[in-house]
Amino acid sequence: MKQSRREFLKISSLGIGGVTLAAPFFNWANGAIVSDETPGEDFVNRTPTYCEVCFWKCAGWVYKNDKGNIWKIIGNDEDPHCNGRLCPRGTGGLGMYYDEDRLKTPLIRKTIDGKQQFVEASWDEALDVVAKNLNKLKEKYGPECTALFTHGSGGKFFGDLLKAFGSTNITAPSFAQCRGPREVAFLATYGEIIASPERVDIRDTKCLVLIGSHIGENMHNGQVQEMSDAIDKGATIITVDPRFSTAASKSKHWLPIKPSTDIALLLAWIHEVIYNEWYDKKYVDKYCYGLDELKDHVKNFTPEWAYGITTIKPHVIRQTAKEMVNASPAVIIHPGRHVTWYGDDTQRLRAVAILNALLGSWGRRGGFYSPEKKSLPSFPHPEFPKPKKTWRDAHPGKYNLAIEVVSNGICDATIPTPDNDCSFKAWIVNGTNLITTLPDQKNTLEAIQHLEFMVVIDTMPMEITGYADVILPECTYLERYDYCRTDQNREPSIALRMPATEPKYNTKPDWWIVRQLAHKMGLDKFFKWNDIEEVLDWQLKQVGTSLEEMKKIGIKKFPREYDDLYFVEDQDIDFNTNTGKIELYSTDLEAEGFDPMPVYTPHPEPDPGFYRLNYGRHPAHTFSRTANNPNLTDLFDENVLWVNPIVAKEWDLKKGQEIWLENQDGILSTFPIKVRVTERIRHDSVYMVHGFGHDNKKLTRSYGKGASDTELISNVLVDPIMGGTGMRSNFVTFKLENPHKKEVAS
Ligand SMILES: Nc1nc2c(c(=O)[nH]1)N[C@H]1C(S)=C(S)[C@@H](COP(=O)(O)OP(=O)(O)OC[C@H]3O[C@@H](n4cnc5c(=O)[nH]c(N)nc54)[C@H](O)[C@@H]3O)O[C@H]1N2
Ligand SMILES: Nc1nc2c(c(=O)[nH]1)N[C@H]1C(S)=C(S)[C@@H](COP(=O)(O)OP(=O)(O)OC[C@H]3O[C@@H](n4cnc5c(=O)[nH]c(N)nc54)[C@H](O)[C@@H]3O)O[C@H]1N2
Ligand code: SF4
Ligand SMILES: [Mo]
Repeated sequence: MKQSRREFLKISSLGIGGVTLAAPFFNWANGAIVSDETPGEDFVNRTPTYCEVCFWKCAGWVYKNDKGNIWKIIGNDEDPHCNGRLCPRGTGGLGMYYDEDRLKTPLIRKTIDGKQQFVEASWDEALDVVAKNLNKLKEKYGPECTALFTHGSGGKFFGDLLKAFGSTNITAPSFAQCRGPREVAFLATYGEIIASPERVDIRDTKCLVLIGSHIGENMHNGQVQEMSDAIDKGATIITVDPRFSTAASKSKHWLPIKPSTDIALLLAWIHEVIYNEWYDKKYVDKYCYGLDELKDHVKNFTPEWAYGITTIKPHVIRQTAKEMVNASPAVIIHPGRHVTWYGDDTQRLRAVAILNALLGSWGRRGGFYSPEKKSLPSFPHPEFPKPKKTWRDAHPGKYNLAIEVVSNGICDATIPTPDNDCSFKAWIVNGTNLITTLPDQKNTLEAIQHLEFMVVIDTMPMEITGYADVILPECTYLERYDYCRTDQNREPSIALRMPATEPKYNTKPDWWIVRQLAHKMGLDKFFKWNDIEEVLDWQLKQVGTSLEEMKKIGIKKFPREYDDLYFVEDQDIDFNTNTGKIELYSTDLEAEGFDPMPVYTPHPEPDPGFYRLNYGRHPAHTFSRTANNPNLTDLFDENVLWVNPIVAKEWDLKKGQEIWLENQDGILSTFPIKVRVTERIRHDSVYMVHGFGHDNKKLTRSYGKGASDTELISNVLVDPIMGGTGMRSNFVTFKLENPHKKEVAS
């Protein structure tokens, strides 16, 4: 490979060593990970935390044994996000702390004897390099040419730093690669977003419709618990998924839809509900805008029409529509979460929002409740400078309805083009493995090559770190304070995360890193505190508690400010939309030149010999971040390729056989993947769990285990409404022999 300016470095740094502690041995038993060590009679202490393995942020207690070692994490009974129970990933969060492959000390990219390598550095040295480079680029191009990519709690500190620096280009993949279309669609319809945890009242629902939302594999805790309770109470589950998911196996109706045709099914359901006059008339008359237009729009979208597109039989479409109506208003057509599929995702989610409105489920028990949160005020600081430009200037007239910064928009705007005078020069990447997170890796890597500086803050030697100029090792969530969790729920609550132990190796928390950087960058006036405890205590005292109290209880619930979990009968409501109503016909979309009501458009299908690449979650893993976790690899350590028996027969594929994949653009999987022959996937698709196929050898447990879906996702369908990246229009074929062998020989 040609040596580029930013050669990928495998962190086989000079003299990297440090103390290597072996992880304790764990078993999987009775649904919990248990250590072979028994705790002493008296625990040294238990300290509160909230989980960082995913964004449900369950609150828990970290116990140490009498030797002072972290022993186990259990859920906090008071927490409405988890009700005292953590999922397997949360219990296995210990592995993040014990993983001996962790980043251990700051590293700086240097060229020594003509060869690029990472060299160990002190914090002072590494932070000097970061501060000097960022300030130099600010001088040369303006502060707005620095962007922050972040996912996870510590990003808030870096966000403050960037704002103080003069840039608001702060982005998370959880918008444009995840839930963005859903938020924009619900905002256009109801004037409110869904947010996290989702405001779905699964606890009391009578009918839950999951459209590609694979709860059960998607382990977002409270939701899984409520769904399981709802099933016990006899709720009807309807799952629309081309794959026989865990949720499908618990469903009364499984609709194995042809991939990419969901809008047609939704329009047919809307047709049935309107033309049979099954909709909630009182609710629609009082609250909705545009029924006549919608009625006219869906006139021809009969179940027979949808059958030809979706392969779902007309009587099944009718029967399932009736099931929803019978449960109405205690029915949820779930808005999903990772909804960036085919580029028309905002419109699909609009159809979901509209169907819910017709059934009167928004604001009703068993449908969607109105969440509340307890906000904490920011620690006092002078006003942040106002940036002269933002990422939007690089995309004139586009994505006006995006309510957050579009990550791929920043990535694209980093590659200079003649008509863009706002290209990005520096990235701060905190807690997001962009190489596996953003689709179209070639584009991501090209953008990185154009950067003048990149600093990566991570806990593990993930792929993104190999491209950094400076790597800053953050300690894990078990070793640090963060801002408190204040996310919404039925009842507002605040949860504290505090260190259970000192940071291992030479690692530091984000708050400390940011505070040091602020000093070195001349931004002290925005950070008038020296220690995070000072900030947290001040914030907590503003809402009538304190750090001292929170250390003891971990989570504090507050009474709701308004008694409005659900709408009251005949309540007058002014929705936050242009018309003040729930917009079946969207005036916002119309004003932006988009279809005001959802339209079905056909999507390309695989050529003969190719299969649609479908991907999803494994219950014991989170994206790429846990693939190396010593506890979770015990449960599942490599992804496999789900192949329908008909396809397996055609190709003569056997269970466990290793094959390579090639996509429609000729991109080959780096590693082979084992075949799983199963009826649970349609014959036009194959399926794999996202987050495997790591190619950094420093990840000793996960290197080369399974294949990466991301490297095969080169065709990206960008949603014109909000910039999200549709990733499910990629097709793969099989290579039975190692296609990389030839390259080695030549
Ligand atoms: N191909 C494909 N792409 C996808 C998806 C998919 O299913 N398939 N899913 C999309 C979705 S829904 C989402 S939300 C995004 C998720 O995208 P990401 O959040 O980027 O996902 P991860 O791959 O888990 O990367 C997280 C990174 O954070 C690091 N990390 C973990 N804990 C800490 C910490 O405490 N501090 C710091 N500083 N770093 C930490 C991990 O080591 C890892 O490098 O990906 C999106 N991209
Ligand atoms: N264990 C675990 N749980 C997680 C996460 C994790 O990493 N690990 N991540 C969390 C995050 S950030 C997110 S965003 C969510 C993601 O999880 P979800 O939002 O629940 O699901 P998706 O990833 O969108 O969809 C995956 C499902 O969609 C199906 N599917 C594929 N194509 C189509 C289609 O054309 N139509 C229909 N109807 N279905 C289709 C797939 O077969 C699969 O079952 O999970 C969350 N929960
Ligand atoms: S759902 Fe699991 S991984 Fe996510 S925050 Fe809760 S315990 Fe942690
Ligand atoms: Mo996500």
